Amino acid sequence: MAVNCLIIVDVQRDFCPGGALPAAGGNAIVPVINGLMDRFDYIVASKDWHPAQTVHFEKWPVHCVRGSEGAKFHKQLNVEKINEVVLKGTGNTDDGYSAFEGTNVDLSSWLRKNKVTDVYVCGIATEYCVMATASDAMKNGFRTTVITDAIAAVEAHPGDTEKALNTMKESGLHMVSRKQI
Ligand code: VGL
Ligand code: ZN
Repeated sequence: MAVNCLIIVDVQRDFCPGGALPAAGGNAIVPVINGLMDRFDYIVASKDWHPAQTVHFEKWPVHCVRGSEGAKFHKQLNVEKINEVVLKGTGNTDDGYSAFEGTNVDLSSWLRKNKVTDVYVCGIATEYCVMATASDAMKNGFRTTVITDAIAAVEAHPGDTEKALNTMKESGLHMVSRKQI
């Protein structure tokens, strides 16, 4: 029997309009994600959770420093239904783009322990942490689907999002809109 898990990637204040590294569509996906939660057996949410000083901030504006306002979940995200929170990017020398690089929880083991077979990925940012998480989910043997209208991009360079969507499709990930679930 299929056991499914929704992985909500980095729906944090710094990645939404007004934050340090915003995705333009960050606010709009929150009600979509809230509306999907009841369909899943498990819900995991990742948090970008950086130390104040990290090599990661040589590439990016300072964002999601652990314990800061910007690192909190989006105000409207329904956090009560989250079964596990995965913290990533917690070191001084790693980017921690994928939720499978969590430092407090080994996500792959957690999913296996709960007999999860199917993983659905949503959240921010399409071309970084969403793509890295979906790719790792597939590599770890989970049937993996990206929910295309529940993701938002930072689009640091024009064209990045389209490229990422093509890369994900070509890699064998399932790409569906919420109505197709
Ligand atoms: C992310 C850039 C830097 C993400 C995190 O959540 O996609 N992007 N840190
Ligand atoms: Zn980061």
